[in-house]
Amino acid sequence: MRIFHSEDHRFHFPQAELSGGQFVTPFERPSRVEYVLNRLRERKLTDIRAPEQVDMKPVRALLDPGYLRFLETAWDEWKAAGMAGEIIAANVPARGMHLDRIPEYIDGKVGYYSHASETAITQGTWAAALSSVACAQTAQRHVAAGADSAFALCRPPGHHATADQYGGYCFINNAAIVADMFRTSGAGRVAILDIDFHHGNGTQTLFYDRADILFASLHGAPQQTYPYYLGYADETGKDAGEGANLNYPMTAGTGYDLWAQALDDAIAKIADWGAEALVVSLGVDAYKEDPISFFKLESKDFTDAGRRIGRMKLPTVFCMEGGYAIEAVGVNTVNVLEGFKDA
Ligand code: OKP
Ligand code: ZN
Repeated sequence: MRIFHSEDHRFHFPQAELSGGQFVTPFERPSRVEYVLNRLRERKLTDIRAPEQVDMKPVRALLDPGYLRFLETAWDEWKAAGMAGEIIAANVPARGMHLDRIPEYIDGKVGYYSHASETAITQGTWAAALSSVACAQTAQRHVAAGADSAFALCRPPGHHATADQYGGYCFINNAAIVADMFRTSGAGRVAILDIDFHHGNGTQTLFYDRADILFASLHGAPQQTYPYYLGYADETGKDAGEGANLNYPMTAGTGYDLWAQALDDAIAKIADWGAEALVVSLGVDAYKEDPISFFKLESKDFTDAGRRIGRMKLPTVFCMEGGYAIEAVGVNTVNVLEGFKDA
């Protein structure tokens, strides 16, 4: 399996994340990628390449132009306003306030374009986010050209980002861009399977009313964990997209037995629906030792999950999402890929 990776993810290395009322070293940190690369090499998965240049056309086709401009210019505006620290949202348009008037001042724009305040924007965030998109896009082109699969080692991750909001460590939704590119490159129906521990609210929202892209997500129940305000089982899609959104929320302590049942159900429904290509939002934070999650998967379970996904025999792009038990992120991620190849 070919792997796409860019060193430019390192441009995004915020110093602080707001967690439990304190600023801590962000869970989503550059070293996560090193653990994945080391494990790939250990397992002789060495076809690791730099991505081609980012193609902004598919990005602009899917995302809000004002949001993209915001991401590109936010740091300069923040500095020009005399702010001393990293960009952290301190205000959001809450219930009863305007969602239709975008503030001019950067502090107001930051809240308008975000859905959570744990995620900092820094000087290099835009460059890193674009390099992450470039990995995803190059993987898509490789598979569209005939390869059976590819792994985009995306960082920063993407599945929480919508057309016009960042948060949950995500800025641009890599998996969504890949799915939409599969449509443009000829696939009639594309499925996105999100096995990250957190609900892929961004991906769901981007495709909620679309009949051509199905979204399925296995995740911690929104009553109990981030992103809290989306991810319930009764969110099934709307208008033409009705029936093309599948949520599998599961409660704290969920182990592989129940999780794999949800996976099998999602896989069967994706096959019945007639997907011609598959995008996997590959987070490995369902792992039992993950510091911010509450499922109980073991490392070997990731191999088995990969095998089940591989049995679908669909052209597949894996996009890296979360996983914060730093030392195990490499093993668990590569286990999925090896299980997939083994199927
Ligand atoms: C991103 B991805 C830590 C809470 C963290 C945000 C989680 C973002 C997860 N105190 N909340 O889906 O892995
Ligand atoms: Zn996650």
